[in-house]
Amino acid sequence: MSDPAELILHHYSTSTFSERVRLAMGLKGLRYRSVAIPRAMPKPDLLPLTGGYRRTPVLQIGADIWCDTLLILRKLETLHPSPSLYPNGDASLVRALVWWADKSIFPHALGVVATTVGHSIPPDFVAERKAFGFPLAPSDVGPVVYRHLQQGATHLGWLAEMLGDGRPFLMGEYPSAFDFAAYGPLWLLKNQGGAEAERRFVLAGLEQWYDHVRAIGHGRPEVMTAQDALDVASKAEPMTTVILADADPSGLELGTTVTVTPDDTGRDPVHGTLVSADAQELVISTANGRVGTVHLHFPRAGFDVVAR
Ligand SMILES: N[C@@H](CCC(=O)N[C@@H](CS)C(=O)NCC(=O)O)C(=O)O
Repeated sequence: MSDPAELILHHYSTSTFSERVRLAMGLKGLRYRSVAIPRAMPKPDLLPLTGGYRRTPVLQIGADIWCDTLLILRKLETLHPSPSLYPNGDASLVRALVWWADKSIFPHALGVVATTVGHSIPPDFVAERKAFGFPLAPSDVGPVVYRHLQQGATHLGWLAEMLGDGRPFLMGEYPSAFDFAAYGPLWLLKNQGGAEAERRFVLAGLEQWYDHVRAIGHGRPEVMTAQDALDVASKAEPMTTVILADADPSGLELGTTVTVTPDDTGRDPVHGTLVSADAQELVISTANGRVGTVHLHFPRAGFDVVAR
């Protein structure tokens, strides 16, 4: 019998963004259910839960789903504040640095991995990811690999400089969400790009820090089937939302039917009724025959929300 309040993480082992959440689980020592999802479409047992949002990972609690790591980590922090993902009260600083890592480190690491091992990736997966927004074909990435090497080295150099005073983690004594965001691309590079990628994208000055982050581990995952996760959602009622504001910065009113779409990759629109919104997060309600009514939580940063 599953506990309706338990954390259910939908992810796959090679997902860079999932690794961030697994490390957050590790830092907080959390027990959670682990549902393995396909790494590419179709995702027939995930999309009924997410209203069509396809990206990885998502976090489920009962009939509520948190999309995007920005919000997943924020939710974990609210539920389990200690140890903090945002130490020393620096939550906004950490989030801004996470944003920088996602926009300015991850794409360069991905580009280097693609030029190194892209030729051995199955063509259907390459085509899938190209449509998603991640070019992996050497023919697409090769012409701009100089940019990934040049600019990637600059950003890695900034990380190494931050650690130059001997601090164990990027923000100082304690690990933070920023460490996990910066670690992910390098984890991708090491695990999927191999020695050649590491030779090209040099991690000088980052090795010790990398080992500190890796040692945090993944917490206590317990396998759950996708069907069991769907059953949890269908038996639960969505939470009464705790966002108090009813103010959308653009003037959208609660009760409006809206479309929510990521503004960068995997731009599949999700439709629902706006049930709660503030400047950081919005919640939409949607329903289907497999799960009943679910509430989908999206961060504001990185998503377009328009009335249908
Ligand atoms: N901004 C998103 C990015 C998520 C993302 O791009 N995840 C990749 C996997 S690491 C993805 O969704 N790939 C396509 C897929 O899994 O279908 C987040 O922070 O969660």
